[in-house]
Amino acid sequence: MSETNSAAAESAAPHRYTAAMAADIEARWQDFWDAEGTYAAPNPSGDLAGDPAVVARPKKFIMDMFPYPSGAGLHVGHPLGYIATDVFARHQRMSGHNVLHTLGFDAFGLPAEQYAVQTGTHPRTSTEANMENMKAQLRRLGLGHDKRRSFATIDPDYYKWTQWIFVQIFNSWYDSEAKKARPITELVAQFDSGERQAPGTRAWSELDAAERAEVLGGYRLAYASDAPVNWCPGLGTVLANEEVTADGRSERGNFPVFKAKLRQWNMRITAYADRLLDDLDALDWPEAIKLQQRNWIGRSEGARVDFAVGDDAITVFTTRQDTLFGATYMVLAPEHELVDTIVPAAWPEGTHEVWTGGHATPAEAVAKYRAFAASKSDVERQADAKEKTGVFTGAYAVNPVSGDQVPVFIADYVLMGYGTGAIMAVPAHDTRDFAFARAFELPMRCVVQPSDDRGTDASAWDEAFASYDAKLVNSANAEISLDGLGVAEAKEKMTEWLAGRGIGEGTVNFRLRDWLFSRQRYWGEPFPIVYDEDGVAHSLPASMLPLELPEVEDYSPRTFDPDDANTSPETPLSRNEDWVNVTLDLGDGPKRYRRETNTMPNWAGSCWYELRYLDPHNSEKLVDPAIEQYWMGPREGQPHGGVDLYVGGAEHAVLHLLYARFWSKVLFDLGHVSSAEPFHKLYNQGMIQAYVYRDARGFPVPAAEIEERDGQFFFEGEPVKRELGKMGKSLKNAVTPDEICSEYGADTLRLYEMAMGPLDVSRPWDTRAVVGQYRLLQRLWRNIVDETTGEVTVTDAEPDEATLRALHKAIDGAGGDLAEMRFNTAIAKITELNNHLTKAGGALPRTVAEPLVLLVAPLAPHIAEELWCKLGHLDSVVHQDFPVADPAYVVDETVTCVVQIKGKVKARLEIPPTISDEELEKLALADEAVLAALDGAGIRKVIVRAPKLVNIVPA
Ligand code: ANZ
Repeated sequence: MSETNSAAAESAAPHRYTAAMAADIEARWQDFWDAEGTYAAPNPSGDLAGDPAVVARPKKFIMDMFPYPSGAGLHVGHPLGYIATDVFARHQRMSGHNVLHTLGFDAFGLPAEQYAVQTGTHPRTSTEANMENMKAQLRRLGLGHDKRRSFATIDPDYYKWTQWIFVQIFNSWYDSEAKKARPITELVAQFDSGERQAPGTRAWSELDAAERAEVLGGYRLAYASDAPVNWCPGLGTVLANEEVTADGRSERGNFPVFKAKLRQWNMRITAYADRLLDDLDALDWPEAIKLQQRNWIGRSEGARVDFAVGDDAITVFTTRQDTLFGATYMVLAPEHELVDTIVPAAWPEGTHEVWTGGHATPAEAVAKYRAFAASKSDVERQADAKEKTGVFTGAYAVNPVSGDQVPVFIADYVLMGYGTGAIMAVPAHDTRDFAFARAFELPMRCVVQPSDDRGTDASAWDEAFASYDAKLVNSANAEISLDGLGVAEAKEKMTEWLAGRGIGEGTVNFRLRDWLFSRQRYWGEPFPIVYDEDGVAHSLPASMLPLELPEVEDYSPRTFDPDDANTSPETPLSRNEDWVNVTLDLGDGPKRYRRETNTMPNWAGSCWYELRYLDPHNSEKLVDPAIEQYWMGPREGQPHGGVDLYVGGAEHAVLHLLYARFWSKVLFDLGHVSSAEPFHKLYNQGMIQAYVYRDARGFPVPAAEIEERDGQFFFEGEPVKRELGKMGKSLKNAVTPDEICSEYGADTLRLYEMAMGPLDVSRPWDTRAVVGQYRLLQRLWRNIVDETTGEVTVTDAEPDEATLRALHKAIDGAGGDLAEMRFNTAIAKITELNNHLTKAGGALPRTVAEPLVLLVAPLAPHIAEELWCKLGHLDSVVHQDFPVADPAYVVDETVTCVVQIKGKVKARLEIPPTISDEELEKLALADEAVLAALDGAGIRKVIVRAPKLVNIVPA
């Protein structure tokens, strides 16, 4: 339609549903919802207590992974999950639930801090501006959030409780017998009474305060320790492994990164490894995510085995203790503390030249190799395909079962942070050991009979035989024989034997590490920790929280000569001396203290935010127990409790979810909450992808300015290449929700995003296709409203049978789909109904128009409110009951078909009227009465007149 034509059409139809009308309708209803508090979810008690009748309904707590308010604002990909949870929440609300749905902001973060470093703008200023912008963008989408419950993690009222939780974690320890966290005071009582011995040689009563603090630090769930970290002097900060490139430089800035030991806060998440693993089973999460969590936790059952080296012993961790007879050498991580002890002054007589790396003494070889290994990241060190490097320490150990002297190497493929940092190498049966043994000409010994025909001379093999499904050989001494046993039995027998001799034991090892919790940054939660003059850490009492971030002049960490490894971080907070040095009364009179000047990592604020939504204004307690129990407590099918639905991207499969689960469990153990899991059901939405157009040099060009001619794409006349990628500013293909709202309205955008495909599948954005959903809404409007007069056209007439069938099928189908989050098929069914009504023509009966509006309401709430209001209702559509299908109209109609044999009626079949001749013939010939009447006789001819008659002529 040309512009003049459409203008003419609009003046002829002033009440047509257009973008302008949508804008008007949407703004009006959004104001109405805000003014009325339409989406307020009542609590059973507290300041948000509300209508007991609503509270008596079943509850649904629905959550999105909350956004970081980035300066770039939202593009159409961001709200996919928010729209989905909104549609679901609306349907649940209309199906009799008390629904809690809101959205906060995860607002501490590096971008605001970097912007502050560059411009001197306080991160709070830029973050709040970004938040305002994002709130306006989100409001336009008509999301039904209980805004009374929204907050940002940077609000001191919120982070007061983040700090408070830190204090709880700091003041507790994990009792591995009770398998739960307990207050540290109970541990102190055990030491005091002598019920428990303090580790080490001295008695608890003999220790001074600093020594006791050191002992307790070994138990606390939050503890400071000298942790090996990636220190980057050029950036002045410690980096996460993910921020370090494969060649040991900072991803940002490309500066050298050094392994350094720094006093850092850690969370003892490893204490919870078993429970974090076990409790996954009862969660309703995608299997792929559970698997990623299991792999991250990485539980391995195996054994520790001691190998004697002179008077010392090297303890290894192995998962294959059955192969102990095949251990022909050992490897220590280069950083292993025993290395210095075992290195002899000179190479032993006859040391193989390849083992020495060409160095004159073992000490020199070890020092050189250590320097080489320190420059590598763990990921790089572990790469399987990589050439194996290492060097002989000059020491030999004794294999405890074969009695052989085995050489001890250091090599970077053994990591200090895993197991014991030492391995027994079984080259015949481990791929990496095999490669190393080949490179260093080390002996191999086959102890597991290969299932192929390669024989048992391992030195002639091309690769290790690493199967579990075979029998042991060559594995006997005077005391123990494993020969002929399967791997599992052999492991068990070997473990028993080792334990009996006191040189080993069965053990479980986890890949999971404690969580490094300190950051040398400004824009994060300050630790509620001060140090006394002896350097002992004390937590602040609740009355001193929140501990607010101080003002500082400069937000950047101090940077150093990039190559100077002998430097250590200086944090932005440490520069505010007045804030750092304080006199406090922590119960034993005023004393001088120094504050901790690191801040918490970004993850902290998102570790417990679900709880704050429940009781957002509570200043006395983390959360009122009755309120927590109501929304989160365990119930049938949800043994650990938790949020009923949590929707977000699969990129948060591990860290965020694991950390949040860990905090939940600590709070549960300490009795602050009744739910031991934060999120019962997890759902990962797919990504909205977008086309990226690249010019001849490979640079992205603005997607909005591409011309398409005969399937070719051009930018400013030049051909460009199209590919599918992420949406975003950097790829010049971002489409904002605001643009689409202006062009069509939020209801159209919502429908389009939900109709694009199944929610968990990624899909390409196509602005040109949005108009399809706009047309649907126009037809819906036209079915109820006269476009010329603006009057409702519905009648009180009874609908015809076909319309009733179409309506109830749509109610049944779309209702089921909405409940199961199949939004695309729900829309398809509503579209089908609307098309039926359009085709049927004429005024709609009210008994059809009203349920139609209710069906649409979760998906396109603004137009639904407007139509509901026009239909004469004074109350919001939001709290109406979702229509219920009449089963009589849902099941297909049937007709009776008569089956005759030689002209006599033998059976009657109830069949759908649309059945094909072939289908009907099959049914008739399979009917029992027909088979009985035929009594085995063959068939000469079947005459079918679907759907009424089948006539069979027997042979
Ligand atoms: C002997 C052996 C024989 C092994 C064999 C494997 C196969 P998962 O399953 O991941 O726990 N290992 C132990 N500590 C290590 C470290 N710090 N760095 C590198 N590798 C280490 O792996 C456990 C196995 O990985 C252990 O079992 C050990 O090698 C190796 F046919 O011991 B095994």
